[in-house]
Amino acid sequence: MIEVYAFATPNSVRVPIALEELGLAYELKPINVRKGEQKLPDYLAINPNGKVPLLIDSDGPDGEPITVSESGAILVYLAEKTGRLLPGDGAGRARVFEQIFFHLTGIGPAFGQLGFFKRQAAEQIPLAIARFQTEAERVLAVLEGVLHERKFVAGDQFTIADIVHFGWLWRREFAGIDFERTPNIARWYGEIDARPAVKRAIEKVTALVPAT
Ligand SMILES: N[C@@H](CCC(=O)N[C@@H](CS)C(=O)NCC(=O)O)C(=O)O
Repeated sequence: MIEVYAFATPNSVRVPIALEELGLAYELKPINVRKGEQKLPDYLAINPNGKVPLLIDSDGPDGEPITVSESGAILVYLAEKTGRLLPGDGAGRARVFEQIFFHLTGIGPAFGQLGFFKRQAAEQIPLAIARFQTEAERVLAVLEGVLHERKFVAGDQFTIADIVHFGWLWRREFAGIDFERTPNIARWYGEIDARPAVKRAIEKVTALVPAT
């Protein structure tokens, strides 16, 4: 059995998307980050980093249970467990990891910080907003260039790198970002968003948010 601790967040959504794409059964366990449930002692005991997502696979390598945090690592774990969504050749893998690291060290932090300083910070700090706005637009333009050349972010095939990028682009409104000046990202996003597995995953994580 695979259990996924998650909420309707950019980093969480990647894991159910991958599981739906791979056709693996899983149980979603809500961790309401708006209420701070990710910092409660019971959760910190299984994920000391106090963030979602987290995956627990009772049938891990050598039949032993395994707990994996970090959405990028979880997607690589699932791809290697199934032998899917990650090319087998060195060059193909390098392209996938290049995009995953680019997202997780570039796009994700820029969007997250921009959204925080625009929408959540107690004080409006123009320098911080300008810095992360510029950086978010810059990395988005880099991805636009990639998708001008390629159908999917790492080449001709849909891979876990597409799922990693999708997370924050799905939640782009938080950062106040749109696709007005990035037609190739818009084309790619529309294709990913239309995949039945992606639709199922979004529906399931959205249902984790209690009605207010
Ligand atoms: N690098 C981590 C980031 C995880 C992360 O920042 N998750 C957010 C939700 S998208 C979270 O748990 N935020 C609550 C908090 O930081 O306290 C990953 O990719 O899994």
